[in-house]
Amino acid sequence: MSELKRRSFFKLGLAGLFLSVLKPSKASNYLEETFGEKRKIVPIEPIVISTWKHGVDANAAAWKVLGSSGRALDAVEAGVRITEADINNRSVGIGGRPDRDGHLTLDACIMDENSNCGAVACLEGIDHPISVARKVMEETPHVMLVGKGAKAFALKQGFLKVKTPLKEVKKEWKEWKRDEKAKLKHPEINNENHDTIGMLALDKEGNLSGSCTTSGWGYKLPGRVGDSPIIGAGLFVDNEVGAACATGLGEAVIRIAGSHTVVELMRQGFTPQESCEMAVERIIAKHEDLTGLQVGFLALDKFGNVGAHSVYYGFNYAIQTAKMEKMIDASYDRNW
Ligand code: SD4
Repeated sequence: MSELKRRSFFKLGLAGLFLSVLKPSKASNYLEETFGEKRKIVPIEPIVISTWKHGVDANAAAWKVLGSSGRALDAVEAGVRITEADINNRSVGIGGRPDRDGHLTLDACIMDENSNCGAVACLEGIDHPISVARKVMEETPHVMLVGKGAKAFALKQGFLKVKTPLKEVKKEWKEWKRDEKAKLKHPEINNENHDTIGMLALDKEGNLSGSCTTSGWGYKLPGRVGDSPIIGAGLFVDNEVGAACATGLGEAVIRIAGSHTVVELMRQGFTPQESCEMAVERIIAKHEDLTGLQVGFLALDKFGNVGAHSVYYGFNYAIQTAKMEKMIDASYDRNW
């Protein structure tokens, strides 16, 4: 049995012993945690976490909502809108890199405590795809709109048109295009274009929500959609258990329904950290060639416990609570 398999087997045994049941207690801002016979009441402390360094500013915006007793759903939308509007960010929102044909297409999704969810994919020329995703969730009977349909819907909802890609981004793309060899290569994904923002929040009422938004794989094939707008892949929230989001190579995340997998592992009793590690192990086990295959998962359980793990070192995330505001290196800092 390989090292990887041995670890997973051991952990599954533990989960069976300590299967946990999480349910809101009668007092609205307390949770009752049941581990077999033991019960404890834990106060709910609002918390927001999000992927990568841009998460610091995004969390600050989310905290304005959470810190004033607002709803997690509003927090995760407000938070990632900051990143979407950042014209210096090359992998989220209007500053993002285009596809091979020079079109910037954006993907996003959002999910609330009642398992309501909305998503847009391949949305072009509209800022704030996360807010369009929320409108899909709230104003239509559907979960996901793509391409021209998503754009028409956004315009009808009053979203403004924006001209993309930005001038300087277009210039870079043109240079890339000129390189005949690059054109023949698989589109590039590396640490520079691995900067999707996924955000998870727990509010004062003990409710969880999440959001995820990206311009996807830089110079991707036209029409390519990654994990980020796909509920269960780039993001998943189950208010009974926890929430998870992903960043990195979307194809690998989709293959294991990554965020859903992390949440289901938490349901089985694994900690957020163990759940992220096991999902990463599953990705590793399913790919013979891991060259350039970076994936990171972030997880938050119903009690505000956090976990994160990635295939390679280098994945980090931002955390904000009433008591702290911090960047965490997922590779090293486990005990903040
Ligand atoms: C994608 N997962 O489109 C996104 C890219 C990403 O950090 O996460 N970058 O595959």
